[in-house]
Amino acid sequence: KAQSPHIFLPEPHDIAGLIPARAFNAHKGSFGHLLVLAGSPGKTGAAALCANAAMRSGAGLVTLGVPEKLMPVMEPMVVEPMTTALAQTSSGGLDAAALDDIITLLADKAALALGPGMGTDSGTQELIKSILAIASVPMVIDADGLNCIAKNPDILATVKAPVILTPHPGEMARLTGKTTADIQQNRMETARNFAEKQKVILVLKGAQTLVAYPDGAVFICPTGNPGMACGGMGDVLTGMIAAFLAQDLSPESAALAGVYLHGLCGDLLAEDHAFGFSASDMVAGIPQALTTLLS
Ligand code: NPW
Ligand code: AMP
Ligand code: MG
Repeated sequence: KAQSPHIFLPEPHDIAGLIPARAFNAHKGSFGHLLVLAGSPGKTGAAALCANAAMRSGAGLVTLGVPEKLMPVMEPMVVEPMTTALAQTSSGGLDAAALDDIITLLADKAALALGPGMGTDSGTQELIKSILAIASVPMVIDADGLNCIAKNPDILATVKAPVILTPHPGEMARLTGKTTADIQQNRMETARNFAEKQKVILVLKGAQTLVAYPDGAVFICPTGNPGMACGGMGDVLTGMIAAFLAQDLSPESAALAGVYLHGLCGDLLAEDHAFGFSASDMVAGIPQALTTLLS
């Protein structure tokens, strides 16, 4: 529903129409293989939430690439996603030395999720810079992926693949050199200007998340609630959007469907518990939210 030129309020049937019906004889190869690069010491939960949310959102296969010494910790946290050990920095984040392995991993992947809990070591910054310059798969970049870009803002100009950025207002402040308060006072203008200038899809999170496109269109998400104001919720959203990319939705549709469904999932949980539900509860609730949306 158009509110004014270029501003839209999506209705449930708009979003349901973005998610393709599954063929009777579909198999896991039909729904894409997603690569998730995430996690560092103390932030393994972000990586697990992202990878698990992607599986629950219908990705056919998920591989989670993590710093090598975290493998014994990560493997029990993710059952369905596969894991792969990658070179790490001295403080335990993913390192630029992992690039060749990541290029090999990307060869058969449909999409990439980059950033949850990754840390911002200089080796990690270098790695992200190289991945953005080389990768050709559509990707969603969140959290420390965004914080690394904020430290090297020219990186975005080198990107060849379609990119969805998912900053919360604090990350958006770092990306733009403004304060969080500035961002919150001018959410619409900030999101639209950034998407237009950088030619990316920009998801500005928070109450009434905005999805802004390079052509100036902005969608206001009507789903979501303050029960979702707790750690890990954004990591779940990253996995959801990435799963839709892997399932071959266009980047425009994947961003919108992911944001809407994430908020709907939170709203269904809030029917029983106003708050106190967790990001892990969100992951478990994704199939119910999909069923509600599609029925
Ligand atoms: P302020 O204080 O108002 O200026 P950070 P993070 C702002 C990982 N995680 N409305 C607010 O700023 C992530 O993936 C790992 C307004 C707030 O203080 C990242 O890699 C977890 N302001 C890393 O940790 C679970 C808002 O931003 C500041 C806002 C750091 O991510 C947790 C916080 O942002 C986490 O997901 C809003 N709606 N939202 C795990 N279990 O492994 C945010 N702000 O400093 O970027 O910290 O978001 O926790
Ligand atoms: P992050 O800060 O990266 O963990 O992301 C938090 C997620 O929860 C984002 O998708 C936000 O839009 C969502 N969220 C947090 N607080 C609210 C709120 N008050 N209303 C709606 N959604 C929220
Ligand atoms: Mg986050």
